[in-house]
Amino acid sequence: MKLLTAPASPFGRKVKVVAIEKGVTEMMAFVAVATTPPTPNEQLSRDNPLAKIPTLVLDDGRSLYDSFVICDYLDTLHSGEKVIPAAGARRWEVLTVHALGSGMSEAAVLCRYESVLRPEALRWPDWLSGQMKKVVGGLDWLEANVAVIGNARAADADLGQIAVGCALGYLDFRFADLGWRATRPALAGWFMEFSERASMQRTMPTA
Ligand SMILES: N[C@@H](CCC(=O)N[C@@H](CS)C(=O)NCC(=O)O)C(=O)O
Repeated sequence: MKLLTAPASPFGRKVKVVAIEKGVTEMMAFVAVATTPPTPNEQLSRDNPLAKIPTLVLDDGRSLYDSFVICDYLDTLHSGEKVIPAAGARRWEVLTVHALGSGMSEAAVLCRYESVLRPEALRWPDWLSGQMKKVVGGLDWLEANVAVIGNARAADADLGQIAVGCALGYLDFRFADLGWRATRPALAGWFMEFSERASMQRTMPTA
């Protein structure tokens, strides 16, 4: 199977981290694809009508998207601890922390598009600050609830932790000026530990 992705994508990184954590990378080929809303990649559009990465193309030609669906699928390919707990209170915590981490990445990616791709004359500062408010709100919630994310050094990372790790990594990569650590020492400590995982080290974002 082929994962269509890009080295800067926090959603593609999430899938790669899951694949590494769960030891399924050998079943996968990683194909770099460039796509943006104004310049959708033609081949990618054939595999995913939304023209978004990551997209996983299975050996029989069927495609899976979005990143959550791909991670859920990868979870069926190994017999270890699942990144998405099957049941119990922790399942809902993990899914909600995942939604928060991925939502922060989504808002940050939209901010990046707005400030880099959109022609200057068409930019809308209120829209940009509305998206950034979601990122900052997420950071504040995580700082106040760092215990909910769970042990960064646990043997098995879950999908909530991975989504938060990839969101924070994307902020460092594209929004270093935000300086999010200054007022969020607990979250900074959690991320420092989580970043030590081999899966995170091997998937650092690049342009
Ligand atoms: N909800 C999607 C979001 C994926 C996404 O927004 N990917 C970006 C790259 S980081 C993309 O493909 N952008 C192109 C576009 O929006 O047309 C997921 O979780 O996979």
